Amino acid sequence: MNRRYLAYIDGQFRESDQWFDDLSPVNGELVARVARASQDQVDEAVGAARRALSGPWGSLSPAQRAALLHKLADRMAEREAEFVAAEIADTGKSMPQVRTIDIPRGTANFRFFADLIKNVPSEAWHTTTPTGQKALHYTVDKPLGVVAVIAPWNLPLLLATWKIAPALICGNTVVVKPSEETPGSMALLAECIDEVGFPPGVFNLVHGFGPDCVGQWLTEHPGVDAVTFTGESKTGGAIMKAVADGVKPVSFELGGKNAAVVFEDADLDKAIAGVARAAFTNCGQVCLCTERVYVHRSLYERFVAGLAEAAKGYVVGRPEDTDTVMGPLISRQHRDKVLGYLERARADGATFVTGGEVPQFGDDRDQGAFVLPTVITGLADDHPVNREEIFGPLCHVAPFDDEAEVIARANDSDYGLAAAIWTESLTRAHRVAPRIEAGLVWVNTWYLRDLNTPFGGVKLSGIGREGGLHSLGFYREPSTVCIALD
Ligand code: NAD
Ligand code: 6OD
Repeated sequence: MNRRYLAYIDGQFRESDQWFDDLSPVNGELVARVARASQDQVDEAVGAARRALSGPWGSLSPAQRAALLHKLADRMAEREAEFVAAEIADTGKSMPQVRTIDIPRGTANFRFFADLIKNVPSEAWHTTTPTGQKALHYTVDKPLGVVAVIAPWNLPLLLATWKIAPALICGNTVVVKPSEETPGSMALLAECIDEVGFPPGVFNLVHGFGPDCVGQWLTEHPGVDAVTFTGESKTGGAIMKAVADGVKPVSFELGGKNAAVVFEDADLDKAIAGVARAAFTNCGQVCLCTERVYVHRSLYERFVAGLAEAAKGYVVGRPEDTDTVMGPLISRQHRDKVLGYLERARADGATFVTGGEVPQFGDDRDQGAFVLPTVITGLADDHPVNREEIFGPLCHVAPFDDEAEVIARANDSDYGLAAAIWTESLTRAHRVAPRIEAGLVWVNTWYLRDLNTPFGGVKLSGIGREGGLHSLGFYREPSTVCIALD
């Protein structure tokens, strides 16, 4: 394949002196050559974004910006097959997942925020002071300015557009850096943006790596007004340091070490299927994936056996094969990290109920980054496998005896992104859910999303909330006007 992914700066596609390889995790083959942006190009992108703020973009009404976002979503829908192909080439995800989740959510993000902005009221107060002075106060919502959007590789289009769409609808301009592992769908998005006629400089795309490279140059850039980031917690820490002197706003969606709790009154079959989906979707590479499972002792043996059976049913293979349910991890490097945790678990006496190995295909996939879906038991709660985010197709299952104990164990984590509770008792669900230290608690389901709801984590899992009005709360700032009435 001879694709070339270029930067897009000030309405122009740009070459580079330095290129890096985008490799397929299915077989290690070259997917594309990617133009690594230079520091000068990052400067140009930020400069173009600054100029666009006060240019035509700044004078458009929210309704006009919304019309352009809808036009963009229409164009993305027309080019859907290309987005599917680009995302699959970069990630190796199964075709049904990319077709039904990743790409439709990319277009839905633009439509959702385009529609939301039309119905958001502004605030106003008529007041009288204790000394009788009357005044009218109202708020004017203003964009933050130039927003740096830094995105990860696990849901490349979905997660980048989850930030780009609200940033643009609020009148900001953006400089986007996708993950170096998954540049393809953002390169296509830049083409669509160009085709539908966004003013130059409103959307800029720069490819490259993070530390000492494009990511760091962007977050340290004095012309960037805010950073919205999804990725690892330790990268979030590095970005916080980079923006500290400028006291810039950040929105961080970071890592997770999410627990599932299966109570004695759970529907066992439903819980097994749900936990399997939560552990193995996207090869375990969703920040919301369940990696720790606590099961009431009365169900424990049956649950573990059932989950192992479900895991064995996850056919691992090529994205385009119709029976494939799970693809590879994102890269060989990430696979080594996941295998490192599995080796450690083995050395420390864990039981591997199923999986734990690299499948042997006897063809080019042996050059890929596959790992079998894995269920482990027998490790203590303080083992690194139970404390650190692994981001692979595995979960550890442990028994518990009572509700208070399991709430404490679920909460004993440095992370707090999401949790799932499996119970048929409404009372228990309402009692337990608020006591879980996480930004999102599902009951008898997993990854059921409504774009209006606040999304984000506590502890190492993030800062702030995005989603619906919460996104608008981050991407624009109210300024108060006070008019004396007498
Ligand atoms: P990562 O932190 O390694 O990289 C994310 C992005 O940051 C990439 O574009 C990378 O190039 C860039 N980057 C890296 N170092 C940087 C630096 N010093 N300065 C600026 N940019 C830098 O994360 P990843 O491996 O791409 O993604 C997986 C991680 O993302 C997991 O931890 C996962 O939990 C997390 N994640 C969280 C959410 C959420 O919503 N909470 C969603 C998806 C992924
Ligand atoms: O669905 C979403 O809006 C969202 N932010 C999902 C995050 C998934 C993490 O990998």
